Amino acid sequence: MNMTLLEELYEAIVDGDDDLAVELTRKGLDDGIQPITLIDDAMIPAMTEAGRRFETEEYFVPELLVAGRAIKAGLEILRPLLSAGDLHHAGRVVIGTVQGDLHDIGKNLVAVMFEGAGFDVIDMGTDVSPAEVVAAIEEHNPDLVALSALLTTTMLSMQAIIEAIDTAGLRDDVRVLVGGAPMNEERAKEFGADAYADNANAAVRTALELVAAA
Ligand code: B12
Repeated sequence: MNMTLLEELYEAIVDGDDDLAVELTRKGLDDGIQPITLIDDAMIPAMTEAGRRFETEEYFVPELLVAGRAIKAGLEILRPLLSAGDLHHAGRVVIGTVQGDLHDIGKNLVAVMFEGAGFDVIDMGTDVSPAEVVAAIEEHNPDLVALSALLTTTMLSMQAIIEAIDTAGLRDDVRVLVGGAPMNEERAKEFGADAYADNANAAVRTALELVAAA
């Protein structure tokens, strides 16, 4: 069968072959494929498929982790290109996965897309406590705080973080954007966030709107 490069890259990530994912990402760029096309048409669908297989128990944690490692390896190749494209400064964002939560594939994707849109990104990592977020705002003075949660239990940490920002007297200084599988518009509002976005593209669009409106 004659597969296109995007299909091959998709397969490499689903199979968790990080060396091949890197090779195909480089080859795709050499062939003139846009970084965003590699992300939208191969990487995200591949991770979605790996997630689906996990849910249907075709995949277990090790397969999922190697798929995550493969997408990360490919994204690392694209990161400097996405950032180099836009020299304008869209604003500064601190981003992290909330306390108790170790899922970072979606958060990393959103962070890379922010960089691509010209944001200055400070990544706090995973399992971020309210105190760490408050400290990051004090240190970096961002326009935007972006929070990710993938568990119905940990999404409550979002609310705790937003309350801590408020208690520290910083709530009027930053816009708060939230996302992750268990989140939706309604919960975002209930937790006191300014906005919700359900994917990395929408995250960038919404972030730009929030910063422009501020
Ligand atoms: C990969 C994965 C893991 C990996 C994580 C590896 C890593 N480094 O991230 C591992 C194996 C470690 C893992 C562990 C666990 N997991 Co898990 N995991 C997943 C899985 C299959 C895929 C998540 C993923 O990466 N998706 C791909 C990315 C690209 O999508 P995404 O994260 O949704 O992000 C997109 C959007 O949500 C949005 N977004 C994300 N963040 C943000 C932030 C902002 C600001 C914005 C605007 C948007 C945004 O944009 C992203 C790109 O479009 C999901 C199931 C699923 N299909 O979602 C379960 C899932 C999230 N896990 C689940 C569970 C239960 C667990 C464990 C508790 C399992 C266990 N019993 O040990 C542990 C918890 C560990 C912990 N404390 O965090 C459940 C959660 C159930 C629930 N509703 O609470 C799920 C839904 C699976 C299931 N159906 O049971 N998991």
